[in-house]
Amino acid sequence: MDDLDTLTTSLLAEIGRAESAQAVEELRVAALGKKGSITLLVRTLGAMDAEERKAKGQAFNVAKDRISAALDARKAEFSAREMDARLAFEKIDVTLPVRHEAQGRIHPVSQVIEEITAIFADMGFTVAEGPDIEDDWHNFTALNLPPEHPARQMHDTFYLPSRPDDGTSMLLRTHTSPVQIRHMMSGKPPYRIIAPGRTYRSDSDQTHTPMFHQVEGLVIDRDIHMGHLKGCLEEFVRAIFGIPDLTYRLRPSHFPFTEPSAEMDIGCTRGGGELKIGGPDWLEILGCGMVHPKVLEYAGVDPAQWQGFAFGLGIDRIAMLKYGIPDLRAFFDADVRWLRHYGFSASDVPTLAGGLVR
Ligand code: 2U9
Repeated sequence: MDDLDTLTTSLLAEIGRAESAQAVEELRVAALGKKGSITLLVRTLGAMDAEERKAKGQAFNVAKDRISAALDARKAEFSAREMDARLAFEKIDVTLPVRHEAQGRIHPVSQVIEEITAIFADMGFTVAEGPDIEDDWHNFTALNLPPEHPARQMHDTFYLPSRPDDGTSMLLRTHTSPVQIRHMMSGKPPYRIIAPGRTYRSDSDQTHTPMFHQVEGLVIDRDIHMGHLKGCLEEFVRAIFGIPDLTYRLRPSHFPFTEPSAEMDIGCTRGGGELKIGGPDWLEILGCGMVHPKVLEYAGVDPAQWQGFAFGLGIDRIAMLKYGIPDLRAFFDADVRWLRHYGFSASDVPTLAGGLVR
């Protein structure tokens, strides 16, 4: 008991002397962590007989609670101090006169969506939209991913409660492909559309956010072949990066919804941790292919009469590459200082003729 009292007294004194929230955390680990002084003392209970364990166990618990409460209180003091300092520093004087300058900025993702739309509009594409909340059929089955298909797992889907009326499995769309399915089901070919928008996958690290942006394109007509796909995407990558002779290559790939499938790489230069578009190295930029006949059938289009190509790419990544933005997660922090730096002026609406760097 003397050991416990001495240890408790000395820990409480140390907590009182801690100079920062981090020092408090270090003391918490030193006392209550896996190998902490109190934890080790509590472990000695195991070797005691029942009577002694009961008596000492209670005392140990009281000591643990006191130390824990003291740590919490000390930490709260630092949090309050930090908040006071921020409040003093970030104070806003609402009586100041209005600054006569353009305040709003266009988010880089919106800017890039506009640029991509302008490029494809010039090639006769229109924009199609659809819901963010989808059903399993439009997101997976109609894209040739039947219920047991292994590629379904690769999508890290956010599932929602099923529809109570018919038990339909609902989810946040993992790609914008269901937009094209809905578009085909509600009209008549030929089609020439792009579908930009938010997509969702349960994935979060330096290069993935749970919500991200994609643009997909779809061309369906009577005699569409890989040559059309190649010409269309060549025009796109050269326009979006403003490099008229940008090199590129198509590599064979696999997607369940296209056959044959390919990935497109563009020329780049790597060096000193920097990445520049254009040059002798290769950078993967998008996926594409001829729409799988089964997908056309699901969408009510006769594959004997119609065929076409589709492609998909990540918008956020294009924005990072084009405008040299290093951190993906900052895109969605809603920090106005970041937006002031990387955002675009509302009056500089991009068009093929004027807005794009050529
Ligand atoms: C329909 C038919 C086919 C769209 C395609 C890709 C290849 C692709 C990825 C690029 C980067 C998604 O954001 S990403 O991870 N996409 O590689 N997407 S073909 O194919 C379709 C779409 C709709 C009806």
